[in-house]
Amino acid sequence: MKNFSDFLNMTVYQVYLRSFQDSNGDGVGDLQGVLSRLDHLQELGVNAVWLCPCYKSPNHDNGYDVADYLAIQPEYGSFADWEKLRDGLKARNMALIMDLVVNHTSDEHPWFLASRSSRDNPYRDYYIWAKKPPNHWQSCFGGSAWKYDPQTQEYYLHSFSVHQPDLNWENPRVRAEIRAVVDFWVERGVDGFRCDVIDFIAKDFAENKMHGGPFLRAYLKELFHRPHLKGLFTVGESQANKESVSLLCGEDSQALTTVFQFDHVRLGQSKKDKFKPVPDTLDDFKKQLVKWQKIAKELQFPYALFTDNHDQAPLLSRLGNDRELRYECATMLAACVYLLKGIPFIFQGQEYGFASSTYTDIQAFQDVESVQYYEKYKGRKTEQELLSALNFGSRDNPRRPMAWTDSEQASHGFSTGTPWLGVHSRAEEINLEKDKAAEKSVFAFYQKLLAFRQKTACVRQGEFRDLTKDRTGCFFYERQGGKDSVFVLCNFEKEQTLPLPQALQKGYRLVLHNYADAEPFSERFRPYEVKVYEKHR
Ligand code: ISL
Ligand code: CA
Repeated sequence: MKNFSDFLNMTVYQVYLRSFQDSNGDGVGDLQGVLSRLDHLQELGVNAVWLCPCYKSPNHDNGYDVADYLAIQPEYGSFADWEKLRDGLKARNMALIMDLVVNHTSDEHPWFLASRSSRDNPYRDYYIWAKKPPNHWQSCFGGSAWKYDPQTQEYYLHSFSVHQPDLNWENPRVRAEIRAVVDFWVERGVDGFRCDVIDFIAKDFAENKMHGGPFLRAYLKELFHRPHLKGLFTVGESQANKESVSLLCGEDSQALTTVFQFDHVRLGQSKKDKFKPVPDTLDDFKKQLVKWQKIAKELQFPYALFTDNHDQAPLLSRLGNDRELRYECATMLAACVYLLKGIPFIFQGQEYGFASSTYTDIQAFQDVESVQYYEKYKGRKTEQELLSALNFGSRDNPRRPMAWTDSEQASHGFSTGTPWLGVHSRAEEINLEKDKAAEKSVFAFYQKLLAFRQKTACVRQGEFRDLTKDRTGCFFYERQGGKDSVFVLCNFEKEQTLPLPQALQKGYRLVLHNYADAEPFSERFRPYEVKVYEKHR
């Protein structure tokens, strides 16, 4: 994988290691577990894996608090296990993308232990210390971002939990350390990095901004723009808008290959309180998709196509229908998003229509963000209100263990022991085995979709054209490259009659649909019906 157009041939599967597959019965997903499931990924049709953090960590934020960047967390396996997984991926021609979490470390990282030990320790400036908090920055998980440390009687900055002190990127020694981390993994065969909260590494104290400071691009170029890293894939998690992304991606900047931006992912949840639903629609979603197709074209970078990850409740449950029309909605959303121009990222479970779960006991939730939310509102909201808030917005939602099998045994195939996080409340109804056996199989649809993408050059490389005009309740678009063209016609929840694009009648055939009795040229669209057409050759 080397440049823009090569990257557009990638299809990435995100593995949330802890919840993917346990191999030794301790209830925690692990590297051997992933290795044992590579056939599944191949069958699905992806060619790259993003592995969530597998580094040594005290797990206050499930591995996003790293205590040693060069060591594997023992509960996930050994270094040899990691090498086996790498080799297993290579043998299948799949790229390996590691998570790079370098805005902060764990408070148990040796750098931080040294840094906090005294004000004149050589590691002091690896982190951000202040005599008094210089601003009112809030941690992303709630509460002040400054924590008083009695040992040296100063405050340190933590943009996330108190166990995740922010590294001081203004210090050239810190930047050199991180370059060494990147090199260590690249030497061992890693093909790319997903860069956690990357815009936070550059603070802007003068403008009072916690992220997106003026040195962001310089830091990233210094890190990734080195001759031996040519062809490395990098996707940065970023609060990007058009202006900020132009500094990071595209022909002019080339600091990162691409970014995960969140304009479309935040829909359905209140901006002020992510645990509160708001009535956004799929039309709002479409608007964001179209906007970013244009931005990516203008700036010339391969856009990251995703709806779900380990931090968000499934989009299917937030903006779609995860009950009686779950199959129709999950497949329509997949075709709608993954046939756009860009790099598909599929989060584990999406391929069998994984949805949000519902619990009646607060004990069912573990995530640091949810726990802090609960603590904060305990006296102020009723237990019932808090439960429904967590059921809706908790990051535990996407992190429920994969349900591989249709039998409750071994926690639906995830683990012979007790899973670290309770199985999905709907695992009996929604699991891979059952889905595969069903006439309406989300997995079978994903397979067809990804195979179609893989063999159709204009879907990977061609241009995007929005055909929806000002109609609502649907998204029609065309992908076009050379003489080839593909039409993607998505209807949202309401049944309606929609005029077909004129060109369709002449020489196109239906190649993908989610209603068994789909009529190729009918203008009647049923709930969440999707039809994809390809030009005859
Ligand atoms: O999950 C969120 C809030 O609900 C997001 O704002 C999230 O904190 C943000 O996207 C950053 O996420 C990344 O960094 C965090 C880690 O907890 C997340 O799992 C990771 O994806 C801190 O490292
Ligand atoms: Ca295990």
